[in-house]
Amino acid sequence: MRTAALLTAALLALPAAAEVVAEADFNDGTLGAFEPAQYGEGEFSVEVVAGLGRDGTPCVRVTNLDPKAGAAAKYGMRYDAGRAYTISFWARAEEGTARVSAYLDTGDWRLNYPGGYCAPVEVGAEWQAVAYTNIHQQGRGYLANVRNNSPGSVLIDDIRIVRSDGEFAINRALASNGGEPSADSLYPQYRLQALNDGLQIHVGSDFTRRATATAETEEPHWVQVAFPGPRPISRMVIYWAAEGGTVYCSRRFDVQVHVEGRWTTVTEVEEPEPAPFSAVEFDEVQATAVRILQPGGGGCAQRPNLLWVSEVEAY
Ligand SMILES: [Ca+2]
Ligand SMILES: [Ca+2]
Repeated sequence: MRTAALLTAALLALPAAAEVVAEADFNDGTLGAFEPAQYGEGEFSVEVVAGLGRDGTPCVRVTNLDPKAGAAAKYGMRYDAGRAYTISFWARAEEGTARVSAYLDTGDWRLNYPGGYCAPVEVGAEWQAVAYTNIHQQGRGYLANVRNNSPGSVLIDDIRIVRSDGEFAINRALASNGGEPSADSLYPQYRLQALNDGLQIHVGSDFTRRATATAETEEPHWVQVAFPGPRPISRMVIYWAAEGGTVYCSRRFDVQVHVEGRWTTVTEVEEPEPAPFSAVEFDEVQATAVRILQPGGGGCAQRPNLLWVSEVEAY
């Protein structure tokens, strides 16, 4: 069976039976339901600016005048316990590159976003879509924000906070849920732990913690995560390694599930353009493990003999 991978844009689309909690395009020249906030210390500014947004519309400029400031566009909200949320927005740096992230002030981050915030994403001069999915909480919550994690200014446009109608999905591959990572081989210094530590991109730490890489050789390569027992799986998200704004997305790979003692390929994926992550959906199976199998030379254009993955999620 061959199915197309869902790219970033597909995940940004509003899922069925979901409710938009808040959205802002800033086109009326105001912050709308959002307000300025900062989560560090020192001077900052959050202001709507004309003409610099998407399609020449207004957008919001989030500036850390003091490098220790953590300026943000904040939205006051109440959560429905157990629901999954998505925060998406577009961002670009005004100079060089910048790091942006979203944050939900939640009571429990055990499953997907340890540390209380979504891992920052690096953006450059071009508008880039950023989406954090399956954010959830199990307690009280007071606010959500989109913040600038770097010195200087970032432009933000088209923020959207969406609540799904269903329960949050459990990432069965996550180490804290019992996932055991393995691979056919390891590139020197890389570690398996990065495969399922819950961090899609780990800005600021050393490269061996940001992703797992296999040996750079011509034969097929694979990475896999085994579960403590059979788990219902119907969706996987593979986050690719990224360095300095370049995404190292494999061009060809198979998604496999281990069911009743044997491996089955549920989908063969081709990614014609590098994507920050690849998401695939398939009929639910009771799997004891999932695997990404890359045929010989199927890696990214720059390193075709390497399989280089930042995180594997299985739902
Ligand atoms: Ca706008
Ligand atoms: Ca990781």
